[in-house]
Amino acid sequence: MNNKTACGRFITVEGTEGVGKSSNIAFIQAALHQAGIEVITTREPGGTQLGEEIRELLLDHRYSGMNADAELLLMFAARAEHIAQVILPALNKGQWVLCDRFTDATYAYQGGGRGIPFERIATLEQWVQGALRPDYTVLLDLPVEIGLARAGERSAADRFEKEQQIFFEQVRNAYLAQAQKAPERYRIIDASRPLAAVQQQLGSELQAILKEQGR
Ligand code: Z5A
Repeated sequence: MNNKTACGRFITVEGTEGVGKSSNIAFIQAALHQAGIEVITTREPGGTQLGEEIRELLLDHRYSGMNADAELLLMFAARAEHIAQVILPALNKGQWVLCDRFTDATYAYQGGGRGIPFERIATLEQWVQGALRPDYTVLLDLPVEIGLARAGERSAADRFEKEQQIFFEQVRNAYLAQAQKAPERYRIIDASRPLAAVQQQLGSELQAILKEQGR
């Protein structure tokens, strides 16, 4: 079910480590602006003062042995605040919301990566989000080893980035399985190519989305 009650549109961007979300979110934001759409960009976990503080806890190495259910509940605590304070108010004003990760990341990381049953995540999704679901999800996909090599060239690794390759393989597989279940919502982009090629495909997908939305 999509976000049918609000007037804005809700786009999320997903992927495993080092897929290039940051680079491509800036590109999507610019393309939407160019189409005359008012868009806000936000992220999860985070997006509010409380959410950003929860993010710090989630990424902090001091909690390297964090219980998987505690991790899951913190993700949804941050999300509840984010939806109430940022996402729904913007959608209700007719703005589009572009979000760096959302609940598909929970299915992928806490479900695929940590092994939490999907039904438990679905229960929290329904409770916290009600009918709110992304209208479109851009999945930047690439082989895990390429993403890890790209990410390794950046800043020091956080608590998630310290995970082994097998964890990220499970995350990637969970993303791809989610995408197969909802092909009308997902746009899968091959993120292993040079940035210019990635953005060419992304640009075509955005044109199709804008057309679908009558823009
Ligand atoms: N998490 C979770 O477990 N459950 C949840 O429900 C949610 C999140 C919502 C923080 O998220 C962690 O939270 C995340 C999952 C978990 N942990 N992990 N992993 P995050 O989104 O902040 O974390 P991140 O995945 O590490 O995002 P990032 O650091 O912003 O990475 P990115 O945006 O995907 O990558 P980038 O910085 O744009 O690109 C990486 C490098 O590659 C950079 O040097 C680029 O210049 C380069 N790059 C980008 N594209 C290309 C191409 N096409 N070719 C060559 N080089 C490229």
